[in-house]
Amino acid sequence: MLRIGIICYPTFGGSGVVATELGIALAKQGHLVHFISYEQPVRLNIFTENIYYHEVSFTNYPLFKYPPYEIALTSKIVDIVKAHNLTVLHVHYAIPHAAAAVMAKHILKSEGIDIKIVTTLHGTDITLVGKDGSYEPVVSYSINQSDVVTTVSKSLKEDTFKYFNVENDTKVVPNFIDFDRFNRLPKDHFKKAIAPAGEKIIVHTSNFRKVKRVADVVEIFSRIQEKIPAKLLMIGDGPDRIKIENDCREFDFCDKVTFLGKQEAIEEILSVADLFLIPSETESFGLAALEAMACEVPVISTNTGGLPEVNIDGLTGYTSDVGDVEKMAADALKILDDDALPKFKKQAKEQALKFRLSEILPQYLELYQD
Ligand code: GMT
Repeated sequence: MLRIGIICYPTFGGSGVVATELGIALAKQGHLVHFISYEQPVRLNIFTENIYYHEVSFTNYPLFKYPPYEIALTSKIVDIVKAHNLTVLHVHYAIPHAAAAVMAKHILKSEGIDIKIVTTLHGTDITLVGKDGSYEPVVSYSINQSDVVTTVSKSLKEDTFKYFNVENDTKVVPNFIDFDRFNRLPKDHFKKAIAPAGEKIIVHTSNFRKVKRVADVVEIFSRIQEKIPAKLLMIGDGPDRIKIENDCREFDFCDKVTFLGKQEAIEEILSVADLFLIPSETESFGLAALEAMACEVPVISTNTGGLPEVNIDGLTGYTSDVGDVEKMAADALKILDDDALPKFKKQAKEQALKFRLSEILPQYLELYQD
């Protein structure tokens, strides 16, 4: 039995989702899992034996323009490791979690306690934010001081070596999907409510950040709906949502687009979908695409980062250069053709099965045991 600490973001973002699903799976196997975060992780919405949640809290002081979260997190890690005799910390997203874990490791070592750190890099902690000069030295140090480093795709491993002076070995452990949850569910009544005339249902989910290129989603949909009856469901929220939503109101197809905001039961919405759009600028893996594929939804994506490792061009959907909305729309129409769609749906599910939890969990367990 492991006694493991999981440090992650609590949000809908992929790194927090992966960390939470992993912790739940470990707890179901009888391992003791202690989550440490600033809020209860969103997917930790079930009561499961062997799971504990510790909130990082800190005292503010007028002198602090920036509350010292990393120090509070480090202190919480030290406290929880000692109180619960943890032996491994699994840190998701380098900034600031890996740095805090490394500092905690040094403090604990000075007290004769040896704790091992597994750091999983998720993407923007390397490709967008981490390589920025304001963070790079600390990210490099934290990577090199971790006992094990994993990346969620081959592409992210290459990026990590490209942007950082990595001295230790880095293993690729892809993200996974829990088929107990992500499966195409019988939701015909829901489908009829959204698309009463049998329109094709197209879905996008994201945190509506610049990197997601949400405007391209609308551009692609605009071209699709000119050719076939279709509806677009936009799920999630973030900085670009208000502008995109306002822009949509000006278009003559505005009644075909619905913004649903943040949704928990994403598998229910994906169960009525015919196509998933993810035209991101960069994406280290694209967990949202994998969730769609598990629900038998083919994918139109860009060909950047780890996306081609998940969405296989011509098989589970199509991949295109960033910004090539013409090709993405043309490919979408190929998929949505009634003769082609069943084949794409089947192939999407088959590909998703390669990432099932039972395939990936043993890879993490082996790292922890080592
Ligand atoms: O996409 C984001 O901005 C959120 C970010 C996160 O921290 O959750 O996502 C990253 O990690 C996910 C889980 O490993 C990956 O599926 C996403 O591709 C990755 N996002 C980017 O690389 C932009």
